[in-house]
Amino acid sequence: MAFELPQLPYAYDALTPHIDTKTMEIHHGKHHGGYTTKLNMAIEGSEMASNSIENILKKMDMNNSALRNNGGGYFNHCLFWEIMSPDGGGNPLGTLAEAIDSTFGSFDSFKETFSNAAATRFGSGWAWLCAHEGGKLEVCSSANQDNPLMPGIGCGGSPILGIDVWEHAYYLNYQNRRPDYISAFFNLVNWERVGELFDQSK
Ligand code: MN3
Repeated sequence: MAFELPQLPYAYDALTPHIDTKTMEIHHGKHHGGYTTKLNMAIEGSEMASNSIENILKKMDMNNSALRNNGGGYFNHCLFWEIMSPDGGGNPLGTLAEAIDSTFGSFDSFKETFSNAAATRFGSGWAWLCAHEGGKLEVCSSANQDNPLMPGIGCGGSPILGIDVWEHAYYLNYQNRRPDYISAFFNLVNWERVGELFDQSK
């Protein structure tokens, strides 16, 4: 069974002005499309081919760079599209809001921690909000297309929110102003979906 590039749950121009149309077209069609094709090439004929993407990441041989980069790239972007929405922004709700307050002190303090992790990730990578079993939350970042589900990344739990800080995610609109892109991202976060992922992770 081959993995498929998921359709975006909104139009390419739906996230403007925070993320521009051209960036979305290239990011989804070319970058995520490329990871999908190369992931399928990397698993073809192997026992990995019958696994879920989550299991592929959890069982990752970190020396297998084709599988690591493209399996991570496939999963990370699937999550990324899903946790944004043209109707996003605002504040987290329900049990997730309570967990954010109890872990970070306040939503503003969480935003600062998460934004700092995203801004200080050197080179290409991602910043994450992860939920551990029992509901404890953690912010971390990872390089390239690595993911907290992979072994030995230095943070764990299930990623429920992630921001792509590769230059391909923001350079056309923001050039070197990564902090502006990170701040705009919070206008797009689909907290309802992130809350569902949090509840499923417990
Ligand atoms: Mn990307």
